[in-house]
Amino acid sequence: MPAGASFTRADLGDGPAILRLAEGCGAIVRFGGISVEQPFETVIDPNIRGLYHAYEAARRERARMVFASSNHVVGLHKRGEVLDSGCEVRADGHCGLSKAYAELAGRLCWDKHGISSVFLRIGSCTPAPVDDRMLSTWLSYGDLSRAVERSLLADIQGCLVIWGASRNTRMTWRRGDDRAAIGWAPQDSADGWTAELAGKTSSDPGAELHQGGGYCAMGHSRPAP
Ligand code: 15L
Repeated sequence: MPAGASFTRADLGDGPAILRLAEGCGAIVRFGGISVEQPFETVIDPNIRGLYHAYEAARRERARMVFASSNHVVGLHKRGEVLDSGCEVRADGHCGLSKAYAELAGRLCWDKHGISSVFLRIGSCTPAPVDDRMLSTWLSYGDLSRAVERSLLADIQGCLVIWGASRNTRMTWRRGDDRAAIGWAPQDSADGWTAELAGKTSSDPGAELHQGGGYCAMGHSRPAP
């Protein structure tokens, strides 16, 4: 742990423990929970019940929420579409749905209690991109940590949405978010991997058609149009 930091292990489903941990906090950075596609029963406790506990803590402490939302909130939009941050939610699975729930809960918390949130709709945050899709969706660790830092420090009010991708030339699917309000712009880029990864796709048409990639192809029972 860095100097001045401490670590406490807790169950996100344990409301009193989460409320206790948040005591005196001015902000909550919520990266806990299930971040990959899993069955509903696996997602519900950490991502729905746990989210409720986090927002309840934010409400009590009057703390800002910085939330690890996901590109999977809009994963079932086709890759040819260009989305604004206020676009229709089209989650591509249980994980994406839980993130959409979190964004709605944040909105309710602002409307009813004046608690601000920043929703970082994270793309593919890995050490390096590994396939063709990630030439669009990749978000470097550096760009993510700078986005979190700006979300904490910026003088903002309300609910803000940020598309979490680095400066990738291939990310043409999204525009218009609240990055200017937090003073963040990505600095890194997946472009250096283009020669190596362009054309490295899966054999699943449903995955390749949609922005959310592989999750869109999981558990569906409708042929890709
Ligand atoms: C996510 O939300 C996951 O956490 C990560 O494992 C990747 O699947 C990523 O999205 C992605 O869309 O590439």
